[in-house]
Formats: sequence, C-alpha cells, structure tokens
Amino acid sequence: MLKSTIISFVVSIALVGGTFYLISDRSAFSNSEMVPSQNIEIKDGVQYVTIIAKGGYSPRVTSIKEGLPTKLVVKTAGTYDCSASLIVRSVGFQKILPPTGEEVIDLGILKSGEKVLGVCGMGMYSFQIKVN
Ligand SMILES: [Cu+2]
Repeated sequence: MLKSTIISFVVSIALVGGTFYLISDRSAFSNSEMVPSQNIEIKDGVQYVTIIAKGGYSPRVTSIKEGLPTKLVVKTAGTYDCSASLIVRSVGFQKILPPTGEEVIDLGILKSGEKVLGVCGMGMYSFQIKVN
C-alpha cells in the first residue's frame, strides 16, 4: 500500500517536472527564428502569408514552406503612412493600398532559399519572406 503511494508520488513528480521542462523548452524556442511563423495559414493547399502595413510592416521576417502556391495578404487598417505604398519587385507589384483593406498578391510557387522582399515607396520600411 505504502509502496504504491510512493511510486505514484514519484511518477507524478516526474510528470509535473517533464511538463515544466517541455513548457520552458518551448518558450525558449519561440524566441529563436527556427519556430514556424504565426502569420501563415495553409488553406486548400494554398499558403497565405499575412502582413500588417501600418507605420511599417509586421512581422518584419516570415519563414514559409517551399513548393506551395503562395499568396501574400497585406492588411491595412487606418494606414495613412507610406507603408501603404507597397512595392514587391519580384512579382512586379506596385500599388498605393487603400487606408483600410486587404490586398492579395500572388507570389506563385517558391523554392527553398528564395526571398521575397516588400518595401514601401520611399524604401524606409521593409519586410522579408524567407522560403525554407
Ligand atoms: Cu516609406
């Protein structure tokens, strides 16, 4: 009786310790650039990358998967600064976005190692999409 109590006590300590280890390990991991970006969604085989344009671009760096049809979604929300004037040279995109809205830009199918760079009209703000 006492033995099984001790065993279950040891097991629960190990479980709690293991859980804490996993949690702390994950939070440490989220600070590195290895963690998958949170602004990516894969829907019906299409990879969507969402970038917020307002006083610059957010997130500044996004890592995406290769080999999937990819669309860039640039969202503006009361954006009256020059981040609304967007240039994505690799796909020949150049446009002044409406202050509030959503612009979908087709990036095609990208290969590992490729990079897509978005810049504002004046070149002061930028964002980068890296293909893994
Ligand atoms: Cu600018």
